[in-house]
Amino acid sequence: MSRSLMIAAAQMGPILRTESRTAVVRRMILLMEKAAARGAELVVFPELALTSFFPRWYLEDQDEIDTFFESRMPSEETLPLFDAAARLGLSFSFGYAEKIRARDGKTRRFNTSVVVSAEGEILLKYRKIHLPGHREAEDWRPFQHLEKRYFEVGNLGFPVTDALGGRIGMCICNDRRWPETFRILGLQKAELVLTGYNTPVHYPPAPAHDHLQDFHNHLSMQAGAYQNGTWVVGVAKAGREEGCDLIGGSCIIAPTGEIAAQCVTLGDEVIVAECDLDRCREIQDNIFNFAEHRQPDQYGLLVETTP
Ligand code: CDV
Repeated sequence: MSRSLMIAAAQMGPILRTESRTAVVRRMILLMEKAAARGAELVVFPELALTSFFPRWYLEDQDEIDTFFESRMPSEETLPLFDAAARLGLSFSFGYAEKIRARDGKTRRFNTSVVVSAEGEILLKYRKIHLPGHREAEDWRPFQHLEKRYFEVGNLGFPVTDALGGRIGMCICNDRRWPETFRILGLQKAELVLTGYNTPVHYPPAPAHDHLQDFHNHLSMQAGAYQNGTWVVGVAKAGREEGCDLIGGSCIIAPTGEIAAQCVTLGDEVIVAECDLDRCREIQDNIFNFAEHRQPDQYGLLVETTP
């Protein structure tokens, strides 16, 4: 059986705060159809794909905040995505703001991504662990980044699942900058890591690095791919969204760290690459054969980080 998977990265352009879920889902279905026409078997959408990136606003009214969250998946508004995937015979992955009622009766909110099969089964769920930004309004910023206010740290670890002929894991946006994200997935022999992102060009705490945003994006994902011998699919919400410029550069990266396909716009755009999952062996069995060459017992890792 072939272990080649045709994967599409479905980059999305800006989503207005007033844009309805129905309108966004329509855009996503159009992208799915374009991907299917190019032979895609898996379509990957960005982080928080269903709405504008709302952590850029300081909101106090919980009812208003909850308008950005999904308490069911699929919901009436997102069901057409699942129907389109069934009609087109493809799997898909996307990010959304998830609100749940936990077993203890408490309401909890996460920045979540799922992989869904063509049959509508949720094959894998991940909740973002590295939440960037701050909790309270910081008026000196031109826009806020309040993920720490609106979401809890993910409580599912970095799970992988055997699906679509390979071993799949996920991370979300800021997670991709942390080597341990990819290494934890790599230690589980992930062959495909999906990640969506909303990355502003302007980083208010260190604006001198603004010109490096695209570089750091690719640097992190290409290093993660190579050092763990896995395919990586990184998908942006891009362009000027509600006055905030978001980087694009969505791409599909081979286990060698090479970019196999890359978006060239800042709008809705589909790229496709044939990903041979057996190519992970080129790296995982050789230069990064963990069982043969990794020496965790020699690292002296019991060094405390200073606060
Ligand atoms: N959505 C994000 O996680 N964005 C961060 C920005 C704030 C640095 C990122 O790592 O791209």
